[in-house]
Amino acid sequence: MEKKETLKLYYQMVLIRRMEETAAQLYQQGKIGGFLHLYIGQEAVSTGLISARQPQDKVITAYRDHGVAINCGISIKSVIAELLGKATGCSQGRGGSMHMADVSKNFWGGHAIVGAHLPIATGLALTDKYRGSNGVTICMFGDGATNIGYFHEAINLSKVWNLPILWVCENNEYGMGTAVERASAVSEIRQKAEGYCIPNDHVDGMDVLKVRQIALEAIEQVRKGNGPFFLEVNTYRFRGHSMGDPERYRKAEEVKKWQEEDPIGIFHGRIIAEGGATADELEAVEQRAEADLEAAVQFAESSPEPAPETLFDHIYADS
Ligand SMILES: Cc1ncc(C[n+]2csc(CCOP(=O)(O)OP(=O)(O)O)c2C)c(N)n1
Ligand SMILES: [Mg+2]
Repeated sequence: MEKKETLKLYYQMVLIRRMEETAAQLYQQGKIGGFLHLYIGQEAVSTGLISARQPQDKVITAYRDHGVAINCGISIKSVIAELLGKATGCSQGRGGSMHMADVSKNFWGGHAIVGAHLPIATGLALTDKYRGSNGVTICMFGDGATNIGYFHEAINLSKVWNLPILWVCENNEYGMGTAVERASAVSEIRQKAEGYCIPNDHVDGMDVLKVRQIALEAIEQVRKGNGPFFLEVNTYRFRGHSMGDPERYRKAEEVKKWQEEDPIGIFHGRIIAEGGATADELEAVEQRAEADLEAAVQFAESSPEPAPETLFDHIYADS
């Protein structure tokens, strides 16, 4: 991979990590309303995955969406502004943490209802097939979503209609406080794709380059017209399900063990070992991410709230 691309992936992952840490602080200061689900620990998943897409490929995900938004090219300024409910946010302050979106970047959201965006993804892929475009839909969801009826309806139809869609399950071992093996009949989630004859694979989600590589191959297969593909990405969230989670369902040692597999640390080590960049160069990237984040927080804090008279805008399409 080109050095420029390596440094870009590193920047994205560091920016997401710092953004999420800052979001936690802003939440504790009462500046963010509603729920807040952090992506800390899972950065390599969407960073590797989305680095493999082409601009015409659509991305859709659940509520753990801030990092996905960044990786889709939404600016850090409009992500932080959206978290603060400001008019300059990517959803104009109406979506908040769980409903970031920007269709011009082919990011179709942030969805709060578990599993509900999967049939929407099937519809997006059907649109591409119907129009004869060569776009692929990348639909990300959690392990918990695969126990919901929508999941089965959506992936079944994607196979029946041979749609251009990459299903990506981020298996982070838990759905809220429930471990996968307590809620799912199979703990290797990709087995569920087998039931629908959908080709599938799995990958270590703590290694951004492995995720990118497998995603490049899977997207190519899907783009060729081979129908849906299912990818299980094994990962872990280092923080609670959302802010205020007392985390009684898992042991501190388990979290610590996974933190030793920190995706940013692994990538840092690999870049240095393979001579991709020097430690000083990586530090400069970290400083740039921190400066960009600081500027974004200032921008968001000084941005206006949505004007009251716009309250009913964007509810119905203008005829
Ligand atoms: C239909 C529905 N049922 C329940 C909830 C409450 N809920 C929010 S997140 C969540 C767990 C989902 O876990 P998973 O899909 O693994 O995603 P993760 O949070 O691990 O990223 C639940 C049950 C919901 N939002 N929607
Ligand atoms: Mg989960």
